[in-house]
Amino acid sequence: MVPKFSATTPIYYVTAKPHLGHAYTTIVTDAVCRWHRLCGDDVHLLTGTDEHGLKVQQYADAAGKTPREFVDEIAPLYADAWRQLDVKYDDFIRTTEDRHKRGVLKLLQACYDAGDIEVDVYRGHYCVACEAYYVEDELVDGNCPIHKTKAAYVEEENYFFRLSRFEQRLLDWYDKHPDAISPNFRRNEVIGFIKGGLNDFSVSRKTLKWGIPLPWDNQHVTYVWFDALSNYITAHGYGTDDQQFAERWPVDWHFIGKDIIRFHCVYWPAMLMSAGIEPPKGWAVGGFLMVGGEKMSKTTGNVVSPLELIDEFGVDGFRYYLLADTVYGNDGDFSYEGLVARYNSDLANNLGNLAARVATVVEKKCGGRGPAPRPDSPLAQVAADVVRDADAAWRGAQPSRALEATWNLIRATNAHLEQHEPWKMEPGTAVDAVMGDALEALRIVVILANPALPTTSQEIWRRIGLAGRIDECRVGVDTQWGLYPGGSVVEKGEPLFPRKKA
Ligand code: ME8
Repeated sequence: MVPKFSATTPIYYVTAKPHLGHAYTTIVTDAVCRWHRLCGDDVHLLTGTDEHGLKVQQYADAAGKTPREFVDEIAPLYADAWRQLDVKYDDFIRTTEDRHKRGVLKLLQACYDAGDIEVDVYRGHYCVACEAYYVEDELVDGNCPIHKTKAAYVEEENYFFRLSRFEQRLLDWYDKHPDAISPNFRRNEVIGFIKGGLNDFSVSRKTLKWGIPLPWDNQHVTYVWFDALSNYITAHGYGTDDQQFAERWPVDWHFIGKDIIRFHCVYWPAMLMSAGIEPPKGWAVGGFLMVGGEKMSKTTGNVVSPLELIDEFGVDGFRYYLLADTVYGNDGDFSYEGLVARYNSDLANNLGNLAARVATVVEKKCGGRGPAPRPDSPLAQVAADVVRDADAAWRGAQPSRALEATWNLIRATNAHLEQHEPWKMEPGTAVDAVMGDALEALRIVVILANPALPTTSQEIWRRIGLAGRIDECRVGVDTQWGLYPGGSVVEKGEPLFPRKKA
């Protein structure tokens, strides 16, 4: 049986156009999925948009539009951005779709029937930007701790999800699934939070119109987070296609930012447990990309548009920077200077230079045809180690480490060329041996780099005379040393990563 691999991104609020922070999480998810496809897995990547709630309603009001008109305008910008950034998603769910609503109603009813949803009065604070409730001592000078804006006092009848009943069940589940949250320090944070005692949370609002009415009380609409989290199962057929749901759930990874960890790692598994559904297999939690020391967000105004950067650095240059520059899980610092520096060092100097050098020497010293590699090349062991390390890193949702390993093979190959200086040799077997090994290493490099650089890796593949598509290669089979066929025509071409001025 073909192994299955499935991952999700958060579904993004349609109140802001896609920015670098959204692009970051989505590209990491895409690259990890691309690696699994290269391994031959049956892969599914789900993304989408979060379209209900007070925040969206307020933005629509401010724009003088109905919520429906407003969301219909913004949602396609996300799908377009992901297409432009070469994100290969399998499904894009919008929470305003009928299939989603049907699943949400089913989940609500299941939790209600289990006795875990009850009516009560909510008295406390609400931050619309987070769409989250805060108790008094979580506020900082009366403001939301994340947005630093006033959190409104709210007192209204709500239905509550009895989260407090799930403390022990959640702790037991995490005990049995010690690797479910990556990185590990985030797991400790979640466990600590649960042990600190869980409060019930509202699952409905009475004063809001823009949402899904509760199936048993249409005076209330569903709280936007209950609605949004459900997307991960409604997209997989919950409430509409039982067979599909049985085949696709639970997913392997929810990729999320650290800002939404409580919703995902505490509320969500409890909601699922209440309804008798298995929690997801794992959560890969990313840090924030900061700009000038601040989290990028519409509220702080330091928003960087991904689509402007791809004009300058190419889609692959931009993807590579995001994947390689920040260890997934830690915070990263975005800066234009950092982007130029990494582009120049890793892409223009290392990979670009290797591809150009190889083509030039093959043209001058090997009659334009690439020689075959030696089975006992010293680079063969380096390549085997790199394939192993890259595989482990991609599977562990660590793109920067996977690319670091891959670039070790590039560096070793450049060093191999510098050591032998084939450009100073006369044509013959010695040059052929050096260049065959370099071509073979480059062939393996571009397979390994393909999840980050889908277009340029394919172009290098073509230029070194190889047929077919990298995304049809298989890790473990095509990454074996010695498969570069001697005699292929090697083409130089224009520089793939022209150097940028610092
Ligand atoms: O929270 N750095 O949507 P959202 C890194 N709709 N990642 C960032 C980032 C930054 N500066 N800014 C945003 C929501 N992100 C809800 C989610 S899911 C059922 C509902 C990424 O549009 C990060 O992954 O505010 C974060 O978790 C997500 O965007 C939040 O996007």
